[in-house]
Amino acid sequence: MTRIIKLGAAQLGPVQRSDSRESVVRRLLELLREAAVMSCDVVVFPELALTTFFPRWYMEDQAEVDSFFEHAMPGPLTRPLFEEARKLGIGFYLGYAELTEEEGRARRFNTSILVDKTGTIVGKYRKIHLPGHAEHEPWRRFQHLEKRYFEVGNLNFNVTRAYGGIIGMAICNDRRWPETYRVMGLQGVEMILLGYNTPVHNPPAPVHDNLSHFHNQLVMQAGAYQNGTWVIGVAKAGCEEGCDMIGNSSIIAPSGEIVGSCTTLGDELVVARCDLDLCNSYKNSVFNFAVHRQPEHYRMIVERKGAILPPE
Ligand code: CDT
Repeated sequence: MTRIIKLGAAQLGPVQRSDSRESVVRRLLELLREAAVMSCDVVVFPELALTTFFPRWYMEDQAEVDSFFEHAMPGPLTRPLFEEARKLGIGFYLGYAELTEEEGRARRFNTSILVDKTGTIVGKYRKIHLPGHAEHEPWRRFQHLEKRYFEVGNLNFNVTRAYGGIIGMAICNDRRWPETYRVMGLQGVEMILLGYNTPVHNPPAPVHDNLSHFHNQLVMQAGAYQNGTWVIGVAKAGCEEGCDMIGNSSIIAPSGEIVGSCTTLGDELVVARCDLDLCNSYKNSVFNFAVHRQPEHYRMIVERKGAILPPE
């Protein structure tokens, strides 16, 4: 069985609030077809790829909020993606806002799915690290209300056997947390797919603004190297409703090296031939967890929400 995944990182330019789902799906289909022409096995689309990044607005009307959510996947407007994937024999990762009925109530998650070459969903992940805030903060130039509109994901950081390898998923802010990579690294992950929407401006810490690209690369490159895994980060980029978002979608090898990256802030496909066996030399040497990790020493601390404290 081949251990090469031909991977397409399909960055999206901005999606404005007035853009219809149909028009966005047309853009996704165009990128999917371009990737098929280049013989890709799988294409990675961004976080919340089907709409504008709606947590930038404070909304009180639940019906208005729910208009940004998918009630079924595939639904009537997204089914063409699945049909085209099956026809072309190409898989995809897609981020979207998920509205579902669970435990007898409506639940909302920031979700991604992994679809195989037959158009079948083979993996689902719900974002765990939700950034931002839950209440209106009028002092901000724009809001970041993920904590208002989504629940913390309840599917953990699991991995899926797909495309001849061990595949994991994460979403945007998850990429800044070492736990994201390590929990999947401990399960032998070989490729982590993640989409993001990252404003250049961070209202609570504007001094970080000129480091937004650096921090994006820093966390993904470190996560890849320290866990001997491929990491694919794909942006929704450009000026969306007056909010500038970074691009820099990247394909990162287990060495931590960037082997492909987007150069625009628009719809753009970058392709790389990803050899999963490149993970082995890292997993078998410097990051051989079974040999070199010291988990018994990591237990010397007590973890509480918001702080790591020494034992009492
Ligand atoms: N979508 C998302 O999670 N965005 C956040 C913005 C935080 S600002 C540092 C991110 O981590 O990119």
